Amino acid sequence: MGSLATPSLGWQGRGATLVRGLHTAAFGSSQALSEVNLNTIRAESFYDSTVEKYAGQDVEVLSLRQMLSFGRNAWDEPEKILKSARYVQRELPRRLARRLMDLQLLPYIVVANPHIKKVYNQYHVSFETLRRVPMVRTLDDNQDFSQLLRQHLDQHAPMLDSLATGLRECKDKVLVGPCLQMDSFFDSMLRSRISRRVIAEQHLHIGNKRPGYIGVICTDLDVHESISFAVQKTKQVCMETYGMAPDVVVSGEPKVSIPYIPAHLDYMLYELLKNAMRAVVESRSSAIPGRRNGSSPQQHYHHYVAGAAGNYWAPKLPPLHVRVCDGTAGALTIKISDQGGGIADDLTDKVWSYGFTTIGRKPRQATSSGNNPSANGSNGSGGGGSPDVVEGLGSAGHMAGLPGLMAGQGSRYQMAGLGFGLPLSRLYARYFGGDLRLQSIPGYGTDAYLTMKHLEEQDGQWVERVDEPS
Ligand code: ADP
Ligand code: K
Ligand code: MG
Repeated sequence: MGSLATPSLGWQGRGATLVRGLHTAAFGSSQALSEVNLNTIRAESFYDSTVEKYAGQDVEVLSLRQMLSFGRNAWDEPEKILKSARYVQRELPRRLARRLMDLQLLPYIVVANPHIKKVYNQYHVSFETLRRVPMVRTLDDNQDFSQLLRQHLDQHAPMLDSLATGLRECKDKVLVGPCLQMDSFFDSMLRSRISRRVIAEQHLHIGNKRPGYIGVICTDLDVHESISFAVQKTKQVCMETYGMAPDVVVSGEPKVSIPYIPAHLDYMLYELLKNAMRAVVESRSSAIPGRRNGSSPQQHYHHYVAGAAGNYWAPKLPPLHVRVCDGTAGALTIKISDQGGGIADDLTDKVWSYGFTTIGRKPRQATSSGNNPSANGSNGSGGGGSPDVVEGLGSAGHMAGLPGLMAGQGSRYQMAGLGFGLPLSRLYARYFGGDLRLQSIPGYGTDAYLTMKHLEEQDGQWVERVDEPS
């Protein structure tokens, strides 16, 4: 790694050979990278004024609207592709430098954690690599740059797991808990991660001519299709975990589409539906077949099943209600309502904390007494698993051909336990100007409101939809 940290290698020229050389130096062997570079944190980089210099530079934030307007017909305009490359080239080192500074400010005991060290060093490697890439001037340059970018995305895919695992380990250390503003730290690390991935992926796809897409943004994302995909997925996972799943009734405007990144919507829907289904099933967990808690089933919650395998009282799971409201003021709201008992008053703020979960609060009896013991094993693996579920949901048709977005996916489908679902979904929603709110009635159920900006195209420009006065 010393080679990268030494600016005297003379990478002043440009062109394919040079970039390839650089690429090899940095990423030629991921094994070598992890063994050689990531084992020891390079303390000298803490005093690296280059990091400071880059971190101090303004970043140029792009809205969904700007990305749509800029990316329009880019496949036909090489200048746009090159401009996009230079934007990414300019932005990534600045954003990485800011995160490096954040990591440097963590207490020593945290930075010294092997998982956090790995993240730090990986960020530093990427920072040093990307900032040295000669300015992209030709489409050939861009090809090399894109290849490098892809590798950089892949290298970073598992970083979230490391970050979450590392911080979870540190949280247990007596001195760290109180002085670490975990939530704001995670917010800025993860927001930055989302934005780096979005701008990198957008650039990697901006030159593809793909009907209905501008880069990775689907210009007409069918909201109902996304919902039914997420419902199907969640039901399957819920069945695997508990042996039962509530039905989902979808209503509201039937034909709604918005410009959005499908993987982002998939992730948010999946997380919200998992939460809702878990609440419904667990609030009635005493009724899980096979579980005996001595009490006789209440008529209100149960119905008698005379099945081949015997007769038993099964819970009537009240269905989830998903409503699509293409409201006014250019916003689309998806409301997910459950009758899962709601959230206790003293937890309404805590549920938004990264890593907060109620899954460990009671022994996972509901799970283990459910019909699928395998669900236990998958729980709690990989602290940051949730975010990569964004990618993990990638079996949807619209995800095809987005290898970058799907990078790092694991098949760790699980109902809950990482405590990232709510805060990370809200971060995704807010990233493009939307929001996520919860309204809970303790003892009854919860409504989740996911809002997204509804943009539309007018004369080649993307604008916020303005509703006709009625
Ligand atoms: P996880 O699902 O991994 O626990 P989340 O961030 O998704 O993490 O949710 C945090 C906690 O919020 C859950 O453990 C649960 O206690 C509570 N919660 C979230 N959604 C609901 C809901 N619809 N009904 C009841 N409790 C909920
Ligand atoms: K949480
Ligand atoms: Mg969850």
